[in-house]
Amino acid sequence: MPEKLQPGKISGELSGAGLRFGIAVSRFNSFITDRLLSAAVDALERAGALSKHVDVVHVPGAFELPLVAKKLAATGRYDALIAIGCVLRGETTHYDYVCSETARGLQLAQMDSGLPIIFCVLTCDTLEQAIDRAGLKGGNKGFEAGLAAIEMAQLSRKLRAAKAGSGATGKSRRK
Ligand code: INI
Repeated sequence: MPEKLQPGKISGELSGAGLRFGIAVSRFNSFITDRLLSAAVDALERAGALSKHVDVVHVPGAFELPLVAKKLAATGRYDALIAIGCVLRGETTHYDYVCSETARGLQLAQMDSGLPIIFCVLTCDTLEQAIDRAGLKGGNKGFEAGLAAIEMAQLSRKLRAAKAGSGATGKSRRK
């Protein structure tokens, strides 16, 4: 009988202890973004992150999030970043440009820097949809973003350790 395959698992624990986080948050639609921010901070706090290890930077609108995320990543100070914004569809195509460039810019910053950047930008047709996702029917996307930041920070640490040769699964390929 062939041995049952037991793949090594690499996962990020939900412990924020000792981790540093940067949060960039847009002032545009602050009625929503303030609530997303509070929930993100709550998630980090519950997972054991310390106030002195969490920095919050405000930007005018979602479009400004990528540049600030890139600059925060370049400091080398953080284990993960969270970008918080809320874009609401208006009567013109402005919404489409802000959404696509914000998403593209944040992904670029993440891939260029190698630092996890959590996308917590609501892109909604109506204010009601945004309210639902900032603490009402749809839960709070800020809390989810906080948890995702912790998981990705822990996972990144493990993968760095694996790259350095110490192994991330406890199984070493080197004898
Ligand atoms: N910025 C937002 O974060 N949300 C919006 O809904 C929004 N709308 O609809 O215009 C918005 N625009 C501002 C934009 O992000 C920039 O701050 C601005 O264009 C200056 O660069």
